[in-house]
Amino acid sequence: MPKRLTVDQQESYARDGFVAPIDIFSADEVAEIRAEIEAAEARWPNALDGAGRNNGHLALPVLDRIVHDSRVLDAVEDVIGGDILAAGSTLFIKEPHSGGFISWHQDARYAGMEPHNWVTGWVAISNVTEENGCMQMIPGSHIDPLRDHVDTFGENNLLTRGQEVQGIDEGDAVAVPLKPGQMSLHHPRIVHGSGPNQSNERRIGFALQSYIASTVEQVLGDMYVQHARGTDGPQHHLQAPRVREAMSDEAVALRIDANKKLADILYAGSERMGKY
Ligand SMILES: O=C(O)CCC(=O)C(=O)O
Repeated sequence: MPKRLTVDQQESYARDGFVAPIDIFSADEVAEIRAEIEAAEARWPNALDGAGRNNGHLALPVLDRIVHDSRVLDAVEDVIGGDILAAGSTLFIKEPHSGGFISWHQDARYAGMEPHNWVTGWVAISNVTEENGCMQMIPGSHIDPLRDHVDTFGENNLLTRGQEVQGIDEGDAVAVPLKPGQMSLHHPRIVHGSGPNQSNERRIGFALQSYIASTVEQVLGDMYVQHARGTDGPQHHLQAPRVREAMSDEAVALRIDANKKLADILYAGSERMGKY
């Protein structure tokens, strides 16, 4: 018996490489989460944009609570099993009428986490629609081996290198709109991307990027994880404590180190660095 997904949802994840929508937070809960995130943006400008979009859960209790929420972990357990480590997070915010987009890509191409028994949760903090740039998935693309990517470093591309799988038929894409508080789960090899925000509202997504089974190794560098559920027998990774006080000196220092290690992984073999 799955814990949070239905059997149909588990089957559609296996078949398509993603599943959505999954109800997680109530309207009241997500309104509170959004207010806390926006208060943090106002209080610590730049802490959550640019490279500061990464690993906010190490420094902000509101994001830590999402990463460790038992409803989120139940859904994750339904696809990767019960020994779960949280290996990172990214806030993907698209401001109203902004050009930022995400090119077609596969997460596993640059993440260095092997084997691919891991999953990304993506929680909608705002309403997320086709107009404001929801994710688009190519169903079934996770079945094939990893594809070649071209590093474009495109000006408005929100990915580190602007990496892109070329030749995708957009007619095959399925949009993944979400209501605030809902989550999607996607497979490390699924080809996905998203368009710009053409609406008057902010599009705020929190990518739980990613949850790994405790047996998964990092082959491109070192990374911090947090124990989330079950046991971590192999202990392959650096252990990060959970944050106690927002933006404490200790938490900020840890996040700087985690983000440096993440950049070393994401830019491994690249000729240049991007904005993130
Ligand atoms: O936020 C987006 O539009 C895309 C995020 C993404 O590529 C991911 O979470 O893997």
